[in-house]
Amino acid sequence: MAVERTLVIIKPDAVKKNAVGDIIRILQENDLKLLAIKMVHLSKEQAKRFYIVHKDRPFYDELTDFMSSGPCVPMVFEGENAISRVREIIGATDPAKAAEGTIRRKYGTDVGRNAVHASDSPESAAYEIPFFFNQLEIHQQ
Ligand code: DGI
Repeated sequence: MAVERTLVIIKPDAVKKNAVGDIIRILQENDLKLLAIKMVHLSKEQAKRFYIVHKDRPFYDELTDFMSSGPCVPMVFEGENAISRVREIIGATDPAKAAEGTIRRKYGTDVGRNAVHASDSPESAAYEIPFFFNQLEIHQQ
């Protein structure tokens, strides 16, 4: 088992639903340590850069419009197998298909507005964490 870091974003829809506190609670209760957190309102260009891997997908424009529609809350969490464990805790991309008890099932609206993002691999975490945080903003716990 490896200790990993992963980037989680509470998306604009979940911020508007006042779900920030509950989502942090769920992750912390699953033995994940919060190392970094901020609230940011991405520009369309920043959202496009963050989701550059999806640039050829049909939903790229809709996704980046949504992610730049209001403030979001990026965070870094650390724990054993954090990347795959957080993906399980958030649930499937489509909230209607997400398992009972997952964050997307609880707070997601549809496949576009699905409440949270989480890194899906060590490679994506290595791109996504420094996208939002510099070394001084990530705290050892
Ligand atoms: O890693 P995930 O966030 O679970 O899913 P992904 O990497 O396949 O897609 C990234 C995000 O893009 C997803 O969280 C929401 C959005 N997305 C994915 N499929 C669709 C979509 N948005 C729209 N509007 N329509 C889609 O079919």
